[in-house]
Amino acid sequence: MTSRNKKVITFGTFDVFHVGHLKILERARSLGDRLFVGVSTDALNQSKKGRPPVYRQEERVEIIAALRCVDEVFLEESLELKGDYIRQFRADVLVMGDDWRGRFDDFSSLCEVVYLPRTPAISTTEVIERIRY
Ligand code: C2G
Repeated sequence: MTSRNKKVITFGTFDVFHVGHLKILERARSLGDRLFVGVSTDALNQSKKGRPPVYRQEERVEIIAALRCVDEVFLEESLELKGDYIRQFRADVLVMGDDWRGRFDDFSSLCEVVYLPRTPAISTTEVIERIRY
């Protein structure tokens, strides 16, 4: 495989898009040549976080798809389907923020698994709180 074909996949809700989201996507893209991004559906976000996202899935997909570092976006329907998505996109590398460290190690039989450090001091929850008060 030439380095020009290296495919990277990552997942997230990317609600109330902020610079921490941008930085992990840019760093993920820099590990390969194409970046595929699974955006959590509204239903998946509800089940993961116990609240609906601020932005609907269609809007979150539109924002991620517009980024220069992103090649393709799809909806992540369930955390259990991660292996299927990795196979479907023939991903060579799975990137996640280190808040998920260890959680996806089982996929190392399918591809390289890389956890990148989160950008400090910013999160969707923190932005929502900042606007609220
Ligand atoms: N992130 C980051 N720095 C921050 C905030 C988030 O690097 N300050 C990263 C997270 O580690 C994650 C990505 O940005 O890799 C998306 O974050 P979320 O939208 O919070 O994603 P999450 O709801 O954790 O969904 O299948 C896994 C999930 O879909 C991940």
